[in-house]
Amino acid sequence: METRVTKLLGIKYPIIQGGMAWVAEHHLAAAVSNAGGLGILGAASMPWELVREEIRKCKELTDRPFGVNVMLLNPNAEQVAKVIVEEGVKVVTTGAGNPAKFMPLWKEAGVKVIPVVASVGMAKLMERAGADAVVAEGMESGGHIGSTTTFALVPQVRDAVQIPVIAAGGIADGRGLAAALMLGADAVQMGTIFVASKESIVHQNYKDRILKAKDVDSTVTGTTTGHPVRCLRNKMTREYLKLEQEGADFMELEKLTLGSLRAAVIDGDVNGGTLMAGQIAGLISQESTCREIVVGITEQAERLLKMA
Ligand code: TUI
Repeated sequence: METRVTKLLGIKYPIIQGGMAWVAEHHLAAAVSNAGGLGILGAASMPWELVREEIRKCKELTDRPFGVNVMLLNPNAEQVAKVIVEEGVKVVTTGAGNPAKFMPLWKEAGVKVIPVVASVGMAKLMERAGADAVVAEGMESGGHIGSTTTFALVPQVRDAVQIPVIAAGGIADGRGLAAALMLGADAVQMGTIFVASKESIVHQNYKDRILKAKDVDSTVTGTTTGHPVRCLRNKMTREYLKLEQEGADFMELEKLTLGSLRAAVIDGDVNGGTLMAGQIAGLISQESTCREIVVGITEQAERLLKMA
């Protein structure tokens, strides 16, 4: 399936993997790239030395293109931005902020820049700043989110910019990919399904929560702090939401989530940890390989689009 995004990135299938903190390490990124999609290393809050190591390890596992996601709340973002150029990475996605100040550095080095945006305004701003494409991410997504749904956001972003659009949020099968293409997207980004993939290093307890999740099992913490985060309901979210209702301040809430994503991913703490996942978790009931995911979803979408 050839689209503006497969051509831009030199990939076979119109699927890119989310740059998920703690989850998107070199085994996962290389598996997605080797399957013909675009794997992404999630630099999140990694020290820049570790980002360099992850890039080198990923290159050992794949000859295909892969990207790095820069989380803009990371105090090390500037050093990470430079490491990406030094290591010759070809694609960057960004999240949780405005990457305009790094754009000249990356563009000069020939890096393709794909900011993740949650609004039409931000998409237009990124196009003007020189972005090569945008990921339009709906509030169905896991992790840090905006407030518009994928179904409403994608066609509005498509009409507002000339650059290719990648849809994210609520997509985990060929129906979702076909629908996203109909809404005007040129590819999709998926996260939750890759968290639960065979190659994902995430603790089995966390994967099992995704595989057993129902449609209503996610919630959003942090709406009162300006950092809304979608994750699966557990003891931590119950306590967090109760504190928010009682008007707790930012520092008090932060105490609950400090180190909690690591606890979920590495230690499998499904009670106190933050189990970031999208609303589509309810659709995901088995662990598949990245190849089965990337090829299977594209083939299903192609069948559906031929029938239309
Ligand atoms: O970034 C994400 N998803 C994430 S980042 C993350 S790490 C984290 N953990 C705990 C708390 C906060 C972050 C987990 N999930 N998705 C892309 C995304 N970007 N969603 C929303 C945005 C966004 C928000 C505001 C993009 C731009 C923006 O603009 C702010 C500005 O500067 O105008």
